[in-house]
Amino acid sequence: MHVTHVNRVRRARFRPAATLTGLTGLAVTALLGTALATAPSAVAGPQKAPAAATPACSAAYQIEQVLDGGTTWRMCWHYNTLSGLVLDNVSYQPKSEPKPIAVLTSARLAQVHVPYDDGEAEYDDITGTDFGQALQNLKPAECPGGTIKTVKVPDMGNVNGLCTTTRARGHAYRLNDDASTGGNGKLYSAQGKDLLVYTVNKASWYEYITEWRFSSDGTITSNVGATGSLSPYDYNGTDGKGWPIGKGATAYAESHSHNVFWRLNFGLDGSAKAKVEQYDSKVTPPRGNGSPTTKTTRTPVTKELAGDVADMRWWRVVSTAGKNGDGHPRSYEFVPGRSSKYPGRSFTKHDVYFTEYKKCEQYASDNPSANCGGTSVDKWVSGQTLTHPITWVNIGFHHIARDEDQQPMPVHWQGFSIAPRDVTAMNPLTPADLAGQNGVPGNGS
Ligand SMILES: [Cu+2]
Repeated sequence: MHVTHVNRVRRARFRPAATLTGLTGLAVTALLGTALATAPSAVAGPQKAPAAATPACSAAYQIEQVLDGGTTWRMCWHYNTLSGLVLDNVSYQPKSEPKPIAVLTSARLAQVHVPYDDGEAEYDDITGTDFGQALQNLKPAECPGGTIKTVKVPDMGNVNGLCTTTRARGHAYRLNDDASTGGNGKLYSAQGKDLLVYTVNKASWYEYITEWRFSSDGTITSNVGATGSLSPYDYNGTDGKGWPIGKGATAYAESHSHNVFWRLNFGLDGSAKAKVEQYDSKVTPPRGNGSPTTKTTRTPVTKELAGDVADMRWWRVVSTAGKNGDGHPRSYEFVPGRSSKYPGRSFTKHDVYFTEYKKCEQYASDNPSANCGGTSVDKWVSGQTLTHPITWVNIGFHHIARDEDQQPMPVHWQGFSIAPRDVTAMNPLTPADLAGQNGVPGNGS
């Protein structure tokens, strides 16, 4: 049972169209090679990270899962009436690490913005519907092989709404270590597993699956899956902004976008202080009979930034508190999924935002706190120096309905990953007899 859904209120919103991009004025500095050449320091072996140790939550709010290769993920969770599932104090401990490595202090959805193509409706599904209140009970079959936790939803009572389980993801690696690699003829092959943590929330006719995946190789992925039903009140898209989904040309589902935002508060190696870097690579076509060359530049993102995905561009958040066993600072790299960026609002115009932490800045749009210098994330990119960066990820999907969308609507996923970069000195799943090949792979001798 869930609450009766209030029909979505059609409302006009007025927002100034100004937008800022923090990249302006940033100096593009070091070459990639130069940057990395400074890495080895006096630190021998893994730096002693502040103890991530005991999670700051009671047993009912702890999630701990050992995966293939001995990787352990640990976290706490809690429930927020607006954005639903929140993960706290997420740490990663591959088998080779003596202690858990703190990764995220908190992670959750920060908005699902749904503008209709005809301009007549625009929703903030997280802050403007009963998304958080309408957490769904899950049947055991919806959480195969896992555990369904009870969630106390304010004003709603207990909901069997949080599934934690594991799922195979196929090959973690494969190496036929034969003569071609100077090897011993052995086949090294492993199948990987992910820890999955998910909830389902209703927002009017839609149901959103909020899914987090924690892989044995250190990768974290979040996806939002939209399913449920198309809104029957929107079968009026005969203005050229819809798609016929019934017999002939009568019922036209109005096209719309789902712009999903996440808020990530990193706590790499137990510290809120982190650096952000942007990398861009530029390919120069061949001259004469030569080959193309590629030059990669690193741009320290020292001030708040509204960033745009581009070919051969990526960002990473770098630890200031810990290095791996090779003396390289630990970091996590963004791997955005496919996105149809929606340019209709100032806050949807950019793919990623890095803002300096401020308590009142909680939702990417329609932020409820009044004294926050604007109600959307783009307004918070105001030139402040980043010491404790908050990362906002925007992944959009333009939904032009199709006959197959009824009924129920097949799940459509949109999301991103963060992948470890230099968190461990080698592949965290390296088998013992290849552990001697760090920087010195077999050479056939
Ligand atoms: Cu849709």
